[in-house]
Amino acid sequence: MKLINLKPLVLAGMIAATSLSAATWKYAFGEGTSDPQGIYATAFKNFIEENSRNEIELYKVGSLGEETDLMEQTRAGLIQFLGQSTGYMGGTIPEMDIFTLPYVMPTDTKQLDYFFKNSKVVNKMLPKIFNKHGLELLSIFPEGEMAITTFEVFHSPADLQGKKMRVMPGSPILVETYKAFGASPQPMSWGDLVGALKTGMVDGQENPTVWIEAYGLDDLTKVLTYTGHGHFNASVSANKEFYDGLSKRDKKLVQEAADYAHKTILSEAQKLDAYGLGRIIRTNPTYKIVTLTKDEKNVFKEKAKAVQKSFASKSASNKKIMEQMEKDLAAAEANAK
Ligand code: 6CS
Repeated sequence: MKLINLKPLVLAGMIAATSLSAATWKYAFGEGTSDPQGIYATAFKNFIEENSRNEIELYKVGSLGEETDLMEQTRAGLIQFLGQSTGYMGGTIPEMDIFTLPYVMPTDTKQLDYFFKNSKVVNKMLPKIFNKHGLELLSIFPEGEMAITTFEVFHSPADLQGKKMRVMPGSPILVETYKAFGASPQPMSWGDLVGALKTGMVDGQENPTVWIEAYGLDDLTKVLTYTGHGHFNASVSANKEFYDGLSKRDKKLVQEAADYAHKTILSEAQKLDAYGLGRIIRTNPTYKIVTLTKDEKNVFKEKAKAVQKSFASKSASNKKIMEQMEKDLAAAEANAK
């Protein structure tokens, strides 16, 4: 009886099985699907699913708990990808508070684009620091200039004296900043802020206009003030063990998806922020929009110096990040066209 050589069939079956092998990955983020972090996550999902048989399940803020819970869930491997506001990360990864430091990040969008594309802090130093925390950093991107909304006009730290100002709950630097600005900082998760504004538990908060408009914070306060003190940024990372365990092909796919989503959000975010301000002006004509004068900003800038020194003094790593940040920002200022 002639034996049939089954080896080629078995081999073909194995190749077919591996090429059909599809994984489902969980991606949780700290905003809604139409917000910047959701736009990034959707672009990332589309790229992965159009270029492989892998699937991404998206979980917007609130579906797997508060934004404060997401980092632990990712580090535990319950979630494979994490989109998180940098203001929630400084308590766990102290170096991430570089992005909440007052009067450090540029507000000019061209400088921001150049900075995020070329910065050694973002592209060389932070990935190594994320690895130490069990995470693989994929992107950091800007969502818009920080604006402060209050019930009364303010022009100086004296005007903010004793005002209870909500800050994101994961950043020691935000607490130090608002103390330096004369206020009484109230670390609070996003989920508690609307109620706190309605009941007068807080006297104000800071967020980019895209968020202020999207969630009606202009209907809950009276004045929006541009102080030029900062920018709202978000990060995207993966569980490191999961990422390291990926095939070479899937690692390349994840990096390409992150690059694609990063480009998508860089062009979208600035438009969304400008659109947010436009809608506030159109739909809420009595709402006061104030931009501090150069002299008024200089008073806050002077107060910010102590916070910048405090950040650099917290560790040798923070000091190195601060020194490199100054070089990266100088390069952005010199090269941004
Ligand atoms: O203020 C906050 O907590 C929220 N703000 C933005 C712009 N994104 C998510 C974050 O939870």
